[in-house]
Amino acid sequence: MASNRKVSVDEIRQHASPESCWIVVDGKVWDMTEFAPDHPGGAETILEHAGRDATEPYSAVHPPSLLPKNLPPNKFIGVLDTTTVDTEWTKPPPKATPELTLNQEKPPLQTIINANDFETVASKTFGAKTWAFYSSAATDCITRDANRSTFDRIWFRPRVLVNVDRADTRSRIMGNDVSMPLFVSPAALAGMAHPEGEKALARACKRNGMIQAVSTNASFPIDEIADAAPGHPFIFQLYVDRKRENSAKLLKMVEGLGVVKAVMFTVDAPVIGKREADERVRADLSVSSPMSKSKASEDKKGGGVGRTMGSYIDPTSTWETIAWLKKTTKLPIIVKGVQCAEDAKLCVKYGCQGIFVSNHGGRELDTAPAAIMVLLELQKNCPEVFEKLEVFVDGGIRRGTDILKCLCLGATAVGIGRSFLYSLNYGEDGVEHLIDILKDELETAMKLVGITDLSQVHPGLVNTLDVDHLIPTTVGHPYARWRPRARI
Ligand code: PPY
Repeated sequence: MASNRKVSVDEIRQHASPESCWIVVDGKVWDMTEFAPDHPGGAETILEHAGRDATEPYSAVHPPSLLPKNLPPNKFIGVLDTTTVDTEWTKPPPKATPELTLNQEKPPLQTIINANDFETVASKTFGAKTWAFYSSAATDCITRDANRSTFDRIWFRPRVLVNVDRADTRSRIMGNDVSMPLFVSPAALAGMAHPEGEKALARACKRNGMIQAVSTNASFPIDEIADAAPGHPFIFQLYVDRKRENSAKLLKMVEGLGVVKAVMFTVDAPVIGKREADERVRADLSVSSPMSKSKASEDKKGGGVGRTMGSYIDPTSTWETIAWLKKTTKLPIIVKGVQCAEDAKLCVKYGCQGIFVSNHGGRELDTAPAAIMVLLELQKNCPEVFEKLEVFVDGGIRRGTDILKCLCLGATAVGIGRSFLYSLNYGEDGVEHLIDILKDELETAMKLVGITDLSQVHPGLVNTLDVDHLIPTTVGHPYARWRPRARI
């Protein structure tokens, strides 16, 4: 670290802008100007305290050792000269000027016109931990971002002069009628976004003929969630517990509810990915999930909710676990987290009823392929699986056009996770608003490619040439001279 230069409060106060932002934490003065724009919790959170003592708000969310770890040594300016502290310095920050403030006020719901708007509002108004947990993804977030951007490389081939006065989005998911081929992807801890969490999602889904997949890590037990939408169908997402008997008990309860129509067995998270934004924000120790019986905690790696709460997940699961699942429940099984053609074929071999192409929103293995690329890989290498079982996909879907592209490439239906959590920022009304937006976007996209119901989707409506050369083939090994490494 640089010097032990004593820095007066007057000097610190001169660095109270985005152009030069110093803060004091535990008596040490830091230059945050360059770091602030990259702060996972948003620049505003830091700028609010520019030119001031930020020890208290900082310590509420970060361990004390984090600043020296995150900043280069030359950002350490010196130590606070306590002899210069005056009464003004000890007062809480005045109401910050508008350009420095977090916009804590949510804009009216009617001004939100797409899924991205919900995300922007969530980034500004969710608590730091909630935002970090939901938005974070593994390491450099390459897969999270590719999930989205790869949709931009697939183009439509619209047909014109078709009577498109109406477009019908109705569909079926695992034998259940739905208003459109979109479901709420399982996501942990919706209670962090809204006190009614998954229950609010359930009510909005029931009212709109949509299916919700409930996570093992939900904020409420599934019987309470099901009670919020009596008689309505659900899907249950399962993480198999290291203690198998816990999962067996849970499955029995789930099956007994009579409204759960399938089990989504998640296989892409035998260990939890390294989600750095989540690790960096201090854990909220009040967070827990009743069905997995896990609680948030903190350790020397940080405050990662997924990592600390996910340690019950059994990393020893294999394809044989599917045989166990089939003995334990009569419910149809969807394998969630399939990421290549070989594994899709194994899902058929092991008698599953569904494949869920997913990389967990980029939260697990970073640089795993974008989900839509895996859908193309299945079409290229094992098109027969689309006839044998239902194929679902999630990852980066934000628009009606994204939904339609997946359907044209053979998906039965698609899932959206994060956007639904962001819409919960407005409670049930927000969720319904998002559903309306996506349905409207899907109808418009259908009409503009020249179809009026979803039986008419086909791959001829999309042009995938820009990515086709990137789709691997499972025939033959790409590296012919490969020799296996010796085992140690
Ligand atoms: C996720 O965050 O994507 C997970 O599914 C992991 C997880 C595990 C346990 C609690 C919360 C999240």
